[in-house]
Amino acid sequence: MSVRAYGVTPPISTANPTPRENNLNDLLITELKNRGSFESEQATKKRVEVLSLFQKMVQEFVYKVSKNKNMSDGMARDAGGKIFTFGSYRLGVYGPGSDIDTLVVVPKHVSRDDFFTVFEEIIRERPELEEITSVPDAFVPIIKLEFAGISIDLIFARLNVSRIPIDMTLEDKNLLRNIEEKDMRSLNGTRVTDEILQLVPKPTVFKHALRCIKMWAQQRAIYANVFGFPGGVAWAMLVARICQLYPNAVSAVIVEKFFHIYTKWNWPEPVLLKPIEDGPLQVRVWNPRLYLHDRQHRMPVITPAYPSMCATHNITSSTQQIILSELERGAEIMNQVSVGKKNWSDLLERHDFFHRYKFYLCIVAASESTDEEHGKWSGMIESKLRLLVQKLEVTEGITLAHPYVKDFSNTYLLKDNKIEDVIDAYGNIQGEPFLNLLATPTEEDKDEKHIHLTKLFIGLEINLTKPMNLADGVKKLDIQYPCSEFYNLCKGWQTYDENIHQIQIKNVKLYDLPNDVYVEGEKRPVKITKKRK
Ligand code: 3AT
Ligand code: MN
Ligand code: MN
Repeated sequence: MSVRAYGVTPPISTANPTPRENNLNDLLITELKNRGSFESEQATKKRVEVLSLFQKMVQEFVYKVSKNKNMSDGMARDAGGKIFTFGSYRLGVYGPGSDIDTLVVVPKHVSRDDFFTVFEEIIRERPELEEITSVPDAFVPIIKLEFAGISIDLIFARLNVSRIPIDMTLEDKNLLRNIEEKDMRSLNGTRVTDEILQLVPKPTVFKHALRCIKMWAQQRAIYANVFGFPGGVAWAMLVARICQLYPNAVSAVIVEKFFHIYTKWNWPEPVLLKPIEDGPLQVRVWNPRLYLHDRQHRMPVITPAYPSMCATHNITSSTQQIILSELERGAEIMNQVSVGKKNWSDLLERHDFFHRYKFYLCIVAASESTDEEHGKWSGMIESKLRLLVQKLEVTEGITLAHPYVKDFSNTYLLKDNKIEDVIDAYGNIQGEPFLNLLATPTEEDKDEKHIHLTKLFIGLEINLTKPMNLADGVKKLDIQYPCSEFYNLCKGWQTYDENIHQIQIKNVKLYDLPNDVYVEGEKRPVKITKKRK
């Protein structure tokens, strides 16, 4: 039995698993395996090897920079340098397609500039390198790699110390003193994941339960921080809190309790893994008593590492409703699972987003420019979509605005067609015959005019039975105002150029949805024509 107390309250139960629960747990692991959640031992071994190679490369990098600064050989060696991981790899919930999120920590005499020059050069010399993209001016500056068949995200932090020994840890909050904002942001990912793992009684139980919750959230389309749902870190903390409350339970029980506890949770009461800490810096720590902003968080889930933040600040009234109803569904299915009437695959059934609403909005982002340029435009629109959701939520007649968590993209050759015609045709089934006639570009068409298109969807639940504006006597939904506000917001983007960037919002009825929103084997909804009696 675990003795240490975890979390902000005593556990609810310290019971050990029953044979029935152990059996249910075996079935859960089998289900996860069958769905490809785990990668092979061999592939994991490869990741470990690649990471140890990067550890060596980082030491070489720090040594090189140190020598350039006229340090003695001994001092240059002692300057050290260390890699840490975060994200799904660090949490132990990575699958075959996962990247390795890696943080490179260096002493103060090595600069971010050195990272993007000296270190990048060291990487470029490796024969295992397949692809490299540097984004030095991002919010979190990053080098993205394809290396020996593995995707790697490399971020960088420089600490205000002269040596980074190999046994260094990042838990001491004094390490955050006198460092740049960007370094602090980079350190945050590792500091949070490291703490989460220390705050759960049984890491393996936590990891398997989290794999299940992640898969469930992905299948139900409620895993996406940008669109107003919890992201990976938030789901991890939600599971970790349940592990604290049932320190001796197996993963299957953690999942069951997860649904039962969060359906009854007294939101906006925060989910905390430990008491919120004060610290030495002039930075904001989540505090709803002090900050109006923090008081507006609907389902706060708070990161444990100083400075504590809310990982779920993007949740809106609509996405909260959706999350809660998915939790209800989960709780009901788990009741059936525990009496043997349903099984894990029922819990993990795919969502029915493109079947459930009568009306959808399709937001089309289009650019007549490069792939990269379009990525910036459509990415900006994606990052603002939840603001449109919030505007729709408060529109009379709309009871729910449900954003879908994935975008759909196409590229066509424009030829003699007008860009407006292509945009008009994009996003509903009526436009498909026209779009099918357009050619998709190949290598040879590089210099021809391309149009890149990305579409996003919001499902609308409408209630027009409420007395609406009686003056005009017509019950009609008016979304002009939220849409034009959203257009203005997007067109206010700093690099917006009306000759390149286009945005359009259109109404699409259920039976008019385009074919590519349905996955293989998924049948389009069929209109049932009512017969008169
Ligand atoms: P995968 O198994 O890799 O799909 P993951 O949870 O590791 O799942 P990511 O690699 O996308 O997901 O992200 C890992 C962490 O990196 C999560 C978040 O703290 C940080 N992160 C991801 N995308 C961004 C971003 N655009 N800006 C800032 N931080 C990000
Ligand atoms: Mn990752
Ligand atoms: Mn990543």
